[in-house]
Amino acid sequence: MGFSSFVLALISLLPGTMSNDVEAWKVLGASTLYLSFDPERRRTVRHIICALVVALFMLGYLVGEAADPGDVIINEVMQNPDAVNDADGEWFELYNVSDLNIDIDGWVIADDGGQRHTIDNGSPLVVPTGGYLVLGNNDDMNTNGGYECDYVYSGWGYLGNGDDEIILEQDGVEMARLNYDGGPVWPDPTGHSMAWTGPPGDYQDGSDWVEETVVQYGDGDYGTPGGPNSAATGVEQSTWGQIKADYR
Ligand SMILES: [Ca+2]
Ligand SMILES: [Ca+2]
Ligand SMILES: [Ca+2]
Ligand SMILES: [Ca+2]
Repeated sequence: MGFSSFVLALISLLPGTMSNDVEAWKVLGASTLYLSFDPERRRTVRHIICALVVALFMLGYLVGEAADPGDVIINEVMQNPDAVNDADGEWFELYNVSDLNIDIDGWVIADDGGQRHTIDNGSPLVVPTGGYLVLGNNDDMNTNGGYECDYVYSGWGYLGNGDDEIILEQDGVEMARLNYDGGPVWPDPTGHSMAWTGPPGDYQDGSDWVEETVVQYGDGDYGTPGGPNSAATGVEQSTWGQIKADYR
């Protein structure tokens, strides 16, 4: 049986369709079993199967889909907090520009100096389409400067206040990369995050990044962890993923 005839057979079993469900069950190869049921039990079986199909689709939505390089980008970086020590308050923010929810559990955070950490969340760690996820070295809001941390990269080490790299890998494939230089091209802030200014700029180009100077969080440092960058220009950042999806 081809996949399309299988799907057509499933569709014809949906409640309310004007189908010959006996024919559909023949396609599915279960007519003998099915016909041995009385009409009431047939209806129950149909409802169970429909519920299972719906549950599978929802599971696919919740756990995310396969990602391509560039679908998840690094959108904002607090490499040098001022309100708290760097050991307590460094973070960076991911942004999903794709039209799929993306599960980054099992991905690797790396730099070019040998820092590596495999994300192990114990469950899917989803960057929602058009949404954000914040990774940091401390998820205690009383000591991390007062931001909400979605995932702690324990043991990964520091974000250099000068030059450094943030790399995301999936199964050895580089999915995102940031090489910042601590000036002259990139911002070199203290107590302010570095933030991408958004499309049409390139997130890997330091001249498209600025210091966050508008929004303060928690203990007073400047940044927008988990939300649109206030410096994002042009297209409103949170809608960019949808616009990109519409043009595919
Ligand atoms: Ca630092
Ligand atoms: Ca600092
Ligand atoms: Ca580093
Ligand atoms: Ca942000």
